[in-house]
Amino acid sequence: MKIVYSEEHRHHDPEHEFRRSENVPAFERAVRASVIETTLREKNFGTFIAPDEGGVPFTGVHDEAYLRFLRTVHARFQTEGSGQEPLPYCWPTTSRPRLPPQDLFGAIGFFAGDADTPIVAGTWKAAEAAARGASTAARKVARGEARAAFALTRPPGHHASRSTYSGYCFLNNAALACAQLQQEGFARVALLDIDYHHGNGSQAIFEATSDVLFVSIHADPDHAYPFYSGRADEVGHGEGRGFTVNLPLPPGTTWDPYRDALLRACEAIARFAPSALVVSIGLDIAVGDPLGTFELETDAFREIGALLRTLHLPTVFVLEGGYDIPTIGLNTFALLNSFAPDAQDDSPGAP
Ligand code: SP5
Ligand code: ZN
Repeated sequence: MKIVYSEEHRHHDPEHEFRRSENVPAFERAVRASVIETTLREKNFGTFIAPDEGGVPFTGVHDEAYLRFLRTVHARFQTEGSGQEPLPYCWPTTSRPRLPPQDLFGAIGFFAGDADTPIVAGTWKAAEAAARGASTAARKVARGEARAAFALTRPPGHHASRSTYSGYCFLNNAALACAQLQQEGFARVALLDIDYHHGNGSQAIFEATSDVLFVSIHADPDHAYPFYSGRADEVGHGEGRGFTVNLPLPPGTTWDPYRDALLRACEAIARFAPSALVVSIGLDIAVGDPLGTFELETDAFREIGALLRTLHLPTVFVLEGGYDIPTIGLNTFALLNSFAPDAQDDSPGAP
């Protein structure tokens, strides 16, 4: 298995986030990726590679005005704002115009989905590197250089829509991996999202298309962020109707009911018969995660990997959430290693 990793994620390492009206230590920190990197290297798992120069298939995934905003917002904030970190204070509710207002705070609220996703000076650099990492992982798999690849990237991506950032996400790395696979000739791609939080950005990007099946297992939005999407009756729109599958689970979910949901997810994917699979992996489904309530132990991650292996698909794994520093490395290893026990074998036929 190829593991795409670059140190550039360190450009985004916010110290605080503004949560529920309080400044608290940030959860989405650089140490997350480094602890996973260290664990996989210690286990001698996979082959580490750097992102390649192949670019990012932004067209069709993110809007141009949004990308321009992300590139410039922090610098603008130093002159037009307070000089601290950009935070939204108002949002479009009754209407969302096609383009953002010129005013900086108007633009921040236009593009922001929440107020606890800090932007620092290096955020764009890191987010762009993560997008390149996910695109690279997709290219490696599409070109038969590996049967599976893991984009060990951050900041995460699945809450980012075409033109909104939230939930620590700026660019939707998993959606970009899907777009890259499609560009390489994999017409039908399944995107499975197992992060604790519903992948509202990924759903929004693909809800009107029948080429990408989006399947998500997550905490019931009645009780968990992102609150406003992820209910079972959200099944897609227009030609995408039937190509969005939401499997919400109650707070405190343990392995048995989780496995039932995962089996249903795998059935939906098998029925769709895609030519490739992208998996948004969130380690925040683990017991003890500070942002999650599920009770999955390391054994469960092993079983998840083994179940996904039975789909027999070229697979791109993309890192999303997971905030319990002592366990995220081991759980990532447990999942990936049971998916691809002989991870050193990068030949196309091997997992
Ligand atoms: C990628 C990802 O996992 N993003 C998660 C963003 C979550 N943001 C909202 C956090 C609200 C947490 N409330 C639970 C507090 C438990 N102490
Ligand atoms: Zn999450």
